[in-house]
Amino acid sequence: MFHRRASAARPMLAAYGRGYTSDSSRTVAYTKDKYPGIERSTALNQLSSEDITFFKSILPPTSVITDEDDLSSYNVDWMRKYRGQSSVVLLPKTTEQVAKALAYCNERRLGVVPQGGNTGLVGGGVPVFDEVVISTQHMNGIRSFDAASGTITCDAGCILEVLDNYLAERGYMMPLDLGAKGSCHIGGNVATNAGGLRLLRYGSLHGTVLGLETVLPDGTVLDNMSTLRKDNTGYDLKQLFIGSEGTLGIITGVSMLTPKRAKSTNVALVGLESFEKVQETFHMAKDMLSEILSAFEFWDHKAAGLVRAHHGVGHKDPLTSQYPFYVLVETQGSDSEHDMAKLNGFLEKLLESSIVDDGVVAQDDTQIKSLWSLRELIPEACSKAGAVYKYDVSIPVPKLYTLVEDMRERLAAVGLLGQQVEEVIGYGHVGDGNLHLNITATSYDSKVTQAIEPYVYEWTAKHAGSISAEHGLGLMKAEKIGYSKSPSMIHLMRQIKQLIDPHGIMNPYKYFPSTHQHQHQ
Ligand code: FAD
Ligand code: 2HG
Ligand code: ZN
Repeated sequence: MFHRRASAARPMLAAYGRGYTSDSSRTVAYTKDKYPGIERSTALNQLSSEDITFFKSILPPTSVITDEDDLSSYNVDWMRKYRGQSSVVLLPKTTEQVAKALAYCNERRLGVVPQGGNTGLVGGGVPVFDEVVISTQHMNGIRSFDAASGTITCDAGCILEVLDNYLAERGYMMPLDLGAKGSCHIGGNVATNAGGLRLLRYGSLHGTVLGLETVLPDGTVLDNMSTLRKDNTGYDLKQLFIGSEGTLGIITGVSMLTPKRAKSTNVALVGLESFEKVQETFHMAKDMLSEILSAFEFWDHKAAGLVRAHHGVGHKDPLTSQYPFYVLVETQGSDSEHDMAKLNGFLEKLLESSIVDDGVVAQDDTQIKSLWSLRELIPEACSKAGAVYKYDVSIPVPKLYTLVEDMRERLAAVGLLGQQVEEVIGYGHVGDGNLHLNITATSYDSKVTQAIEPYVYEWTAKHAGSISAEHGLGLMKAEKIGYSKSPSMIHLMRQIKQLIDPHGIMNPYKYFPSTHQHQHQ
């Protein structure tokens, strides 16, 4: 039965701080040691003391970090899986400073890693060797907001949640939302073409980004901070940088179209017996909630169990019993009575059709946040194991959960499940056909990796999926792009990279396959 939530503990949304994970004491091995086949590019020079002197001449002293302790959070990623050896981090404040720094690195052939909030999940935002990290942390100004059109222009280092709070005061909202919103930068979001929790309603950044200001490796500032919705004059160059993961230049400014903030938001959580029922619920949601449907997220009982275990009593299952699957449905609209009536009609139909047995509807904002936290805390809960292998795939919805089941079977068959492998977890954005397969293990180990890969990529390719739905390629999948893109497409991508970054200084070792294969854990 459906019930109103009687009590709801305030959600404990974790502060995804710089480099923060649940266990920051865990030592992280250097990426170069984990990837024994990876070699430092001989085309790139080592940093010298003259380079530091130059950086100090164009940036305030506090914007050139060289202290070893201060460097560590820029060298290690959010998962504590990748660790680089950069000995300098630059924190420019202006586009001009970025341009000067990049032009210098290009001239000197110094590798550069652009970094935003360092919440990326594929090892793309941290160095591999001694690349110079250029962080957008100090580039956090809102440049303009037009209340008539909802267009915002801002520096690339603005934190997503800060932008959303700014817009909330003006009746608007950011069109994207993700669990890392408290740390990730809008520039990082654009660079990864982040999807998030409401893509199904508000679309991808390829549609909502109106303009970008980007600094090319040679220091050229590509000023395309358009606020126009329609602009068919020439190639739409900004699209190249959306999802380019720092391989073509540094995004310094973003112009976006933002939607009106919904006057009414409703959230329901339902428990289901099978993934078939998750799909039936999705079809019914599209049918009955259509224009007000704003999110449709699912997770399995393993994910729910981890959140319960790691986040304590405040995250007890709000349903009367536990289920194999959970679905969170959110509606956003302009008329709360109308929206609630629609949601109730949908939930009643689910009950009548015996698709779900149990569910709750949030009664206020606190309960909405509490229900959302059950979903948003899954990545962090998974990260509390010794190691987590994360795969982010697009697959046709009917096959979405089959990958999780097949992987469980495979890891059990080779004797790893219940031993080095703790759990195989499935969750994600059903509305976008995007599965997050997380495999928790006691440690990163080549035996585990070899049991998972390349099987996971072959499986995805066989089912006409994409090996990177929303997190990008980074270092993790640089060698794997061929599972989802044809040789001719990869060739053209390489030509574009060569044209814009002829010396290969931008985010080296990432995104593209190296000329020789390397195995990683
Ligand atoms: P970083 O991690 O700093 O960098 C990511 C990549 O972008 C790197 O390759 C980096 O070099 C490049 N980059 C960063 N800034 C710039 C710039 N200004 N110019 C050029 N290149 C740049 N992703 C999703 O798509 N959907 C989700 O729902 C989602 N949820 C998440 C939840 C959690 C808890 C976490 C930890 C991560 C999640 N992510 C999600 C992954 C991550 O991609 C996003 O958090 C975000 O888009 C990364 O932004 P960032 O500023 O942290 O970028
Ligand atoms: C999410 O949807 C993120 O929560 C993170 O994309 C997924 O950690 C993951 O695998
Ligand atoms: Zn996601």
